[in-house]
Amino acid sequence: MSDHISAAADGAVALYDRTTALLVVDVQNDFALPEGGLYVSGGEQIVPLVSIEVGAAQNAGATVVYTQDWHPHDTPHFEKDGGVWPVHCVGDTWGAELHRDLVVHGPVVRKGTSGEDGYSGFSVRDPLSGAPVATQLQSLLDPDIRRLVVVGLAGDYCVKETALDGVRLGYSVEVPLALTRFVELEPGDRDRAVQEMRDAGVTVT
Ligand code: VGL
Ligand code: ZN
Repeated sequence: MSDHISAAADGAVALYDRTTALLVVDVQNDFALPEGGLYVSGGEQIVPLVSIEVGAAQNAGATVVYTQDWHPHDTPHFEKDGGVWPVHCVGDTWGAELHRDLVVHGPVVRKGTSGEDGYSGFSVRDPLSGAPVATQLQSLLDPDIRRLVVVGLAGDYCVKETALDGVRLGYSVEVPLALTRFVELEPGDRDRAVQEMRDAGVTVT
């Protein structure tokens, strides 16, 4: 290979170094498996690929952080309580567990634990006042980290909002489409989410 062309290691999709963090968003049973409460079509297909990515990130000395959607039994996030979603990722249930084939080497940030709404790994919203509250995600990222690679589920919700927050916080952000899948509640949501991320400055590859 010529000197000035770099390639991702070990079959990985993105490039990693010590100033990059890989954010693995919500690769949980309820999203990633057909029997899950909020199955994201094709979600299981990304699991082995994300695990390869984790290995490449680790080998390069990059930080890896995971998020987990983690809801109480009753929350205005759920349709039964006035929201839009079927019950999913209730804390301490099978559906909230990370997929068994996901390689986990790094801290896990849980969001929504007190019934907060919102999709970003960086912030949640108070369910009543709507006020944003930071999660501990940014505090887990060393100040040297400049670049985020955001992967996981789902591309039109938590991945997108995490990527957009990453840009707002000043990071260079990349979302490889091979490593996410979309809910597509409405047809066209995937394309709109990709466009929204690109318009905000996210590199969608
Ligand atoms: C998500 C819908 C509801 C996600 C979480 O992880 O993208 N989507 N809760
Ligand atoms: Zn949720």
